[in-house]
Amino acid sequence: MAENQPQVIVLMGSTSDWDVMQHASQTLDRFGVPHQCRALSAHRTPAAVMELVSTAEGNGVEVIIAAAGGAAHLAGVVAAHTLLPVLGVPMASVLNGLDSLLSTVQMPAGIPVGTLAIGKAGATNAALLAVAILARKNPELRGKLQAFREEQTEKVLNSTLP
Ligand code: RP5
Repeated sequence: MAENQPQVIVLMGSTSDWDVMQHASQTLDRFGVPHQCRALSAHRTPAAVMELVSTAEGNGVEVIIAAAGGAAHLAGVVAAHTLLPVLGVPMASVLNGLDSLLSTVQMPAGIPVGTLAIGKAGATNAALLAVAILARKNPELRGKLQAFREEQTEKVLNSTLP
């Protein structure tokens, strides 16, 4: 594997999703996971989505994160074109993301999308779940994940109320 070959694709339906999805990218950066961020739409650029996703596995990608808002078909369309695990992140919308959540989570049996929470928590957790998947075969990454959890626990235990 080339040094910086992306192991994760962070795909989002629009550049307007970046404010939230940058948290997925930052989390992957924190663990040193090489990744590629792209804005492509299931509706506006369907051919480009298909091209990116159908070549991903052959290019060494192991997990795809797909975020979209509104009629959020992106993660489902991505999952239809790959055998890689697909993690869906619903974006907030005029309906507060409920439409995005349902569009992403309610996949028909046979084509799964592992759907995370709406917004920033989902973006962060999608990256952490991608790290956990990669860590199954990467002891160094597993160690970093364990250290992250321990650090998080310490932070909560040492926190004080105002
Ligand atoms: C979805 O439509 C995108 O994922 C975004 O959340 C939403 C709005 O997109 P823009 O109109 O801001 O490009 O496809």
